[in-house]
Amino acid sequence: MTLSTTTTTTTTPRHDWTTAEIAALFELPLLELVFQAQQVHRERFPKNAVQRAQLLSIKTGGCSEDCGYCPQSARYDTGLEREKLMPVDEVLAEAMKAKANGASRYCLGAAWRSPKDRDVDAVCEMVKGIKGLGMEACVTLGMLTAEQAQRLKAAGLDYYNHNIDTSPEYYPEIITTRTYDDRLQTLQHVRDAGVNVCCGGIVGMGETRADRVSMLKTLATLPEHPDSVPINMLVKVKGTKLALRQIDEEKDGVDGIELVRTVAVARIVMPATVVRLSAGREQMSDELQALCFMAGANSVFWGEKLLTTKNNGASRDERLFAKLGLVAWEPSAPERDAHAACGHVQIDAPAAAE
Ligand code: SAM
Ligand code: DTB
Ligand code: SF4
Repeated sequence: MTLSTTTTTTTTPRHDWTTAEIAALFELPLLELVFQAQQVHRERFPKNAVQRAQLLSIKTGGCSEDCGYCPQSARYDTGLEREKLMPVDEVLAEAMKAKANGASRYCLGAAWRSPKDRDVDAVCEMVKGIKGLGMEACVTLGMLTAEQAQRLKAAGLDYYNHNIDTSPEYYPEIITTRTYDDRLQTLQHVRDAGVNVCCGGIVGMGETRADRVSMLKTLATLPEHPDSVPINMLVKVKGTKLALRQIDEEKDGVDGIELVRTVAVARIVMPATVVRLSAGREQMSDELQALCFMAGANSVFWGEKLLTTKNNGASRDERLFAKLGLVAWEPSAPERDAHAACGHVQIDAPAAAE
């Protein structure tokens, strides 16, 4: 990766976004919105470069929570087999494969409301092993105590994923077994422990545009913006509450264009944050994904599987990256810290794909 010190005007992250301002961004003509988002994107991030993170479900199914979208909730019959926590050596064997397949970040997901202390011990060993392989480590384990967050930090954890999923107003329609404030409290524990925060949401759950505005406002007015924001498109899994519910496609349906708008607004209101185009890519056309990258998405999940559902797979994604001229990006490299610190360094991605 080459760094040239072209000085550009850099948008300073703001934490005082109003609902009206964010709603007005959503209202912009699409091409204007995407153009503005791409301009903001290029101030801080390498162009044409997208991070590849790979997921592994280390503890699948049987979760006590009632998240309406989730195939792993024990409340819904989705045909998913429950599995115990995977042994550390098996997790590390999978991480090695992911690294060989080009992933730079390894993310472990567990179907827990909150982990027990002995679960955290095991995950700490996994984190140490992933770091030993030279990859970034991210985990998502549900709600954490302050002490659990500190132990994960001590093990070398880079990121903790904990999504707010939607607006505070719509949250009770989707999840009743915990509150929005529970979610925000874990995010605070993670921040206080010095672990980077990965926090985003899902579109297409029957929420209104006002809810999408409110979700992004919640994220963009946090004392510190999340370091990465996953934008998931709902994967409708048979048996879940949301797959059973008839979403009024005319009124509340989310098409690809609304997804692009959501990505673009996230990019503009959180200019230094990595925006990950997350679940749902398998159902998206190459053209829609290209528009999302144009709108500022610069990270994806790589590989055949998300946690329990299908992902694009390396072969489709290799073709997509080649077709769009995208290269793999490793944001943990020292140049990210450099550009984040000084705020006005123009970063160019390598000219040729790896
Ligand atoms: N149990 C932990 C928790 O809830 O934080 C970690 C795992 S949970 C599966 C991680 C995230 O995956 C959820 O917060 C949600 O945003 C996303 N997710 C789960 N099922 C999904 C689906 N069907 N479509 C899109 N995103 C989904
Ligand atoms: C996130 O925001 N999306 C990922 C990751 N964080 C953990 C999970 C997507 C899960 C999609 C449904 C499944 O595969 O079970
Ligand atoms: Fe459990 Fe997480 Fe799924 Fe909710 S999203 S049911 S907490 S695994």
